[in-house]
Amino acid sequence: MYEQASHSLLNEILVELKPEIGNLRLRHFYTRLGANFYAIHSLFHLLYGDRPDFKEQMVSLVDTLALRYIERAPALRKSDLARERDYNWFLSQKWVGMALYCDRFSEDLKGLRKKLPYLQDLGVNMVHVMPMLDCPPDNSDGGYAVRDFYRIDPRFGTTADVAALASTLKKRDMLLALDVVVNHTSNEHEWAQRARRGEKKYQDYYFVFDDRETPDIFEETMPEIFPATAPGNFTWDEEMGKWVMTVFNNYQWDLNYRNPAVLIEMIDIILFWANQGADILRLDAVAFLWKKMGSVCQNEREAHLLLQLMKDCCQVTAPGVLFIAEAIVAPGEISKYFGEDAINAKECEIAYNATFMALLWDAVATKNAAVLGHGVKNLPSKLERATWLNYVRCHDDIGLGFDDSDIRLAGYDPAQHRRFVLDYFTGRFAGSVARGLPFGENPKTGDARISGSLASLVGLETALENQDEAAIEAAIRTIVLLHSMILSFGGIPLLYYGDAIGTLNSLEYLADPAKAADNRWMHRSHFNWSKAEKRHQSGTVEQRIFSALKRLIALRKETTAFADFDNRQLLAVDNPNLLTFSRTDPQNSRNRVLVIGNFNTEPQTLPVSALSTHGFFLQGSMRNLCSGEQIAEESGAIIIPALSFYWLSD
Ligand code: OTU
Repeated sequence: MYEQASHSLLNEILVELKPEIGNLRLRHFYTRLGANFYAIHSLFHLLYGDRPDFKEQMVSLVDTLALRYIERAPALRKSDLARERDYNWFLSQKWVGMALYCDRFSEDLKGLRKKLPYLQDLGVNMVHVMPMLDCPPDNSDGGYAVRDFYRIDPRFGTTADVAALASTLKKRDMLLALDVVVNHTSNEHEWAQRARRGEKKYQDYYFVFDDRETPDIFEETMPEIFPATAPGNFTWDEEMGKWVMTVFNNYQWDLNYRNPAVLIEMIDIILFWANQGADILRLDAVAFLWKKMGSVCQNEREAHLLLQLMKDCCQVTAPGVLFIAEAIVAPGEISKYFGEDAINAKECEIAYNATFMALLWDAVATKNAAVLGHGVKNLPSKLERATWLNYVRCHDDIGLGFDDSDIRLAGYDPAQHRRFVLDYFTGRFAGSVARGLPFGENPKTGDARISGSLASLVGLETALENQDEAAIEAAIRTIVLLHSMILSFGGIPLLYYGDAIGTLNSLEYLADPAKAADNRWMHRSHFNWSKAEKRHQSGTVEQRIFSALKRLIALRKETTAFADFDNRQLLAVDNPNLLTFSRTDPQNSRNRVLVIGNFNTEPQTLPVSALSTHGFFLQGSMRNLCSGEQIAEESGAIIIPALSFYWLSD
């Protein structure tokens, strides 16, 4: 957009830029800056317009964008241009992701390159390598308490190794996703150290208070994120003699985005990692970016403005790079992280579908799809050019983040139902085969979340101990069923590294005092490569899971109806055990897939009348994509086997 006031400011800034910037070939940079400048200026003005140093800060922001552009390698610039042409590239069904810890999956970054054939064997072509930046070893929060945003932990390798990994992946047509921890730093970060030593400049990077007065006001409305291990949202820092805001662990200091210098630093960090070859950046804990007294300090309007700014700036320097919003918040809030408008107010292209994840776990506990069905139906629609990251498990706990209203629609009492699901997964419910542990129990509210590996949560551990073949089969079916959902729902499926070989809970973390209090480590174990080898041995648990997932992944990639163009329709069927939806190829509407998941332990009947009104089963049978067999109706109904699913096409 051309608007006089912002354009004249742009002209002034271009004159004031560092002299070396003026002489370089910046054709594409200037085109993009011109296109985005009005938005950048308006947003920056909304947030920081009343500061006397506003213009100086704008110059510093544009300097940052230009310097990072100059540094951007030719191959990455080329890929930016290609993605500008093919801007829907990431909505394709061909992408299948996996999240893994570099050191726990392989040894280090070099080792990871050697392990890529395992991922390719499964069909994974997007790798989210969990954070690898320098953290204090004993207070790392699994990589989310960063001490130096520009330095890879030497145990993993160097920045050059990341760039080498990125280019190896590119050659294999694979994508690299990396974290940027935007909300906080470690208390050992240089900024925090200098704040502690009394430097006002760096105290202004955080929320620092002399006494409890302001913290107490904040505490009235702020929930606790880690109530069991890090209660409260403020920590007394002895050296500084002040209180500092620490929403997560007491060693993670929240950054203060009311200070534009913080935003500019973070944009520089984002662009630095974009320049190392990351295709996708996972922005951690984005819901928390703006703190306001009297609010819960999550999902604030300004947090969205900050993300829009980050996106607009990234589009100027590295437009091919996508953002993932990690916002584990209420269903109605998550989709706001895509932005309000695909062009004028874009935020992140991808968002964790935490709602769908939690709903799937509800279906596992209840053995029906009642809450799941209502929850999916009421998922807010998303923007164009935005897609979900669909997952079953990740490195974090499972929070039951679906809406009470969907629980009520399913006929349950919300409080009792949540209690049941928690009890079910944490082994407090008689007869449950799940082996999870409660995480973040809050005695004040009665809330808790759930830790545990996928396989242990669905009963594989119990079944193996009891050598109960039927129960082993049920657990394997559940694992495959859950994956069939994330692979067909619409969005990028993100597998978790041990899940394709049925990795159980591990208690190795208990021996490490730095980890023992955080039971999320029970599902972050070292990948067992000899166990993985068993995937080649017919009849083993590993082979049964791995080969099923591998096949589903391959089928997903072939099935154009699985690309994500808001082409899913939920079908109302009269059986609460089933989740039924159709997916339609946006290019060819005759190309459709009918997805039916049965979460019950008994086979379920589905009358075809409910399907034929939508044009399915008109010929009396449909083809099961997974087996190639025809599924025929019998006496007006089809049968879906226990804990099983169909992907059906004409
Ligand atoms: C994220 O977590 C990370 O995934 C966690 O591993 C980190 O501990 C945390 O940030 C702090 O960096 O912020 O927006 O319920 O789901 O803390 C959601 C726990 C987050 C996590 C939540 C999440």
